[in-house]
Amino acid sequence: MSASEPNIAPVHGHTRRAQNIEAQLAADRRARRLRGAAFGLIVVAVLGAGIYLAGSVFLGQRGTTTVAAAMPMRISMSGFDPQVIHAKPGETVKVDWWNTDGGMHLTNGVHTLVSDTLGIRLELPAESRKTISIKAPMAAGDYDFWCDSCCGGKENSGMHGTLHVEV
Ligand SMILES: [Cu+2]
Repeated sequence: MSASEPNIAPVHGHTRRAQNIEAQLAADRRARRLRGAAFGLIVVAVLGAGIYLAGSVFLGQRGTTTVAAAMPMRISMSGFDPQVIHAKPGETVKVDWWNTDGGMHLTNGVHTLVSDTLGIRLELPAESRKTISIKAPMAAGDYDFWCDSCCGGKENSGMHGTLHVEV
């Protein structure tokens, strides 16, 4: 006992230090895992937001749409974009029509798509989108349409669009 006693304390002390170090390392690992998980969540959130925003920009500016077979067309104070819609004679063209302007800028809160020849008068509320149908006449030609609810309406050449009907 007397011979081994001096050795016990250091061994015991060493063991406890080792246990403390082990516990400290385990705590560090847990903390790292938590930080890793939190970082992972942030990365996922940021990536998700980025993809969402990129998707919005892509959907908006590039005009790709989830509405099947509908051609995207934007209406704003700058007019119709694109300005020309193509159709075959008699074809019913679906247009994914969207309005990027706020209501306070718009007469009655809407942009319109009007044509006496085509027999249409459609309204699109501020900051909204909907799919509309335009029936092309049987005769080939360029059919004028316009927005009559803003910027001088029909008198403003910038607020016109064309339905181009061609066989
Ligand atoms: Cu308008």
